[in-house]
Amino acid sequence: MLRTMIESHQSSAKTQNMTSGSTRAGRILCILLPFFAAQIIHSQAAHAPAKPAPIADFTDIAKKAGLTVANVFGGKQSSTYILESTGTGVAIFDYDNDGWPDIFLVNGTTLEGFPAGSAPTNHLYHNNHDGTFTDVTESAGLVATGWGQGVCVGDYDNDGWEDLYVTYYGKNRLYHNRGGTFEEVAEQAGVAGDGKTWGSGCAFLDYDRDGRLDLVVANYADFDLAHAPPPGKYPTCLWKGIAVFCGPRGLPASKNILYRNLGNGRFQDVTVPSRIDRTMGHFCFSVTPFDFDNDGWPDIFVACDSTPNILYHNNRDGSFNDVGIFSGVAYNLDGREQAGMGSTVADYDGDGHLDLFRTNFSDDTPTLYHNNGDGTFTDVTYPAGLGSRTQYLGWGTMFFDFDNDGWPDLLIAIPRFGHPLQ
Ligand SMILES: [Ca+2]
Ligand SMILES: [Ca+2]
Ligand SMILES: [Ca+2]
Ligand SMILES: [Ca+2]
Repeated sequence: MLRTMIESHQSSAKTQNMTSGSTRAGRILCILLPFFAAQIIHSQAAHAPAKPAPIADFTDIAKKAGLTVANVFGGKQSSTYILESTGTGVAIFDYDNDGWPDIFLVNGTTLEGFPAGSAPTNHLYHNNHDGTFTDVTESAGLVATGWGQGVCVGDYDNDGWEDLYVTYYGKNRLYHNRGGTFEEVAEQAGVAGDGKTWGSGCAFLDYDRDGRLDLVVANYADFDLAHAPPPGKYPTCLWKGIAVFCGPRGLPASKNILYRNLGNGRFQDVTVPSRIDRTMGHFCFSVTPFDFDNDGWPDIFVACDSTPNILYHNNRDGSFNDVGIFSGVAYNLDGREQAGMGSTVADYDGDGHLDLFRTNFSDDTPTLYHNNGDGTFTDVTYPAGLGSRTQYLGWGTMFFDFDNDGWPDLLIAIPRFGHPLQ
């Protein structure tokens, strides 16, 4: 993949040189135009105008690379309940320490379920170093079914092997990497949750700087499938006048969770003493730790759906305060809450302060928050040129420099959503 990007960049650089050369040639032709006008017109007629060089040239090679498993998540054509609407995450990491990134895909299920032994599972793909991958889910010990959601990677026991945490509608799972195979240890580690929460985003971070990775888990909503209202039952279950699944508005909000790593393979739930639960009521999705005020202590941004976003400022004493509203990232420029989904950070303008980008629902823009360097952010979505595409629902997102020019670009994943009108 990296090689492809480099080749693309080299190709792009060549094209730029050619364009530059053509421009010089154009100037010379202008000077000579009175003498050679007839020849030029003849040449234009004979050759169609050259297409502009592509900014990037990406090709979908998933099938060729062996990444063919179907992602299952609720109904194919429509969603009866909001549970079917979120989809699943992916982690790209080197599980076997061979220096080549591998791929872990979270998978879901359906309301109807599957016969025993045939339910979809998560998948781990080993990188074969030749552009292809091999499904090693079973031998790696990662066969698991259920309403999988997010995934995060971190070496929580500092043994040099990256471990996996997977969130679920239901109990979450912690996979300890034992040198290329995994053991599920969420219960004994104390991070499985109570099984009633709807885990969404998660992240490993060392919030207390003791050298051990701690774990923050976002929860979406307090949702009980057994008592969920049918589509259209309440005014909050209408979208553009059409009956759709209910939520998240109208559902009880859920609290996020912070686990402190105790260093003996166990974690302590410090949600209450850390004040992670001192928020106003949110439907949370992606978790992005970053040190927004450059004080050396990691803070945590959480993108929230249909509610203000959260920015947990690290107080350096084990506690956090939600400064989302004060800092300017809770709402957009109009002071309006958006339907936050994915989030990513980078110093896109190179001023030494990490900036924040978030995707939202359709009929809305994504949002770019510029870090002002004084603890506040400014919504610069429109001046940055990011406000024109409002027809798409934005989901996963990442800053990455696809053309290797040193400036972070933005990628947004657009889902095929289960609303009747989409
Ligand atoms: Ca590898
Ligand atoms: Ca480990
Ligand atoms: Ca720690
Ligand atoms: Ca900080």
